[in-house]
Amino acid sequence: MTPTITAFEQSPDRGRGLARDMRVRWALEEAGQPYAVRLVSFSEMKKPAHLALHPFGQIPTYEEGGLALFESGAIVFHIAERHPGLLPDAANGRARAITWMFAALNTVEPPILDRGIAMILEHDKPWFEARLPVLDERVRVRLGELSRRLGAADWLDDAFSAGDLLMVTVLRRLSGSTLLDEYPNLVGYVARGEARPAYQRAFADQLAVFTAGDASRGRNG
Ligand code: GTB
Repeated sequence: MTPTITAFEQSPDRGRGLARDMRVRWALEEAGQPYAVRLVSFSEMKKPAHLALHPFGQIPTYEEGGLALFESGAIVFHIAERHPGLLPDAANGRARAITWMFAALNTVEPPILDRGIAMILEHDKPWFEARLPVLDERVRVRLGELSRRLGAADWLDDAFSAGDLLMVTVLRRLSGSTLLDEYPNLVGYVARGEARPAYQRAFADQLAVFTAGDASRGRNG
């Protein structure tokens, strides 16, 4: 059965692939799994039909037969468990790859998210100038630790896994700042992820949504 995911009808990232449907699209492409996309507006996300799928009224969601999932990490894990290519077969390697999935979402993403939210919602507050260096430093701490662990390796634990997929999407959220540039091996790591054919297909598909929306907005307005 072809799964259906949800994505922004009009993503605020303007097609830069920073919204969290990108990681689900990428996982599905790595798995060679065809999928359908239902686009939702901000107001639709808060209506009962979508809230029945996602208690917090967000994207992405994932529907497959009688199964409905939310949370991008859980969705990527579901895909990775059911298709080859995203988790190693050997039990210990699999456990380590899953550990990196959690590390990406629970340890590396929060400071990056805090900084991103402050940049959008707090930049006009009187204390923003004093707070930004604190937020930057928290991000630097995590990037430094991650950079040391990655070293000269291509991926976090041997072969590419769902842990790398999530970590690359998390690090991409720093695009627009120069923080990542301070860690050349992480820049290379993100570039390796972005160079994967599955990533490129996923990126092109989400960009096409933005481009089509932009064209129709241009026609209508
Ligand atoms: N923990 C959840 C998950 O991983 O699935 C978080 C889901 C989430 O935050 N979804 C966001 C959403 O639906 C979209 S991705 N927001 C609408 C709402 O909460 O009402 C977050 C996002 C939004 C915009 C950008 N951007 O513009 O760059 C990047 C990421």
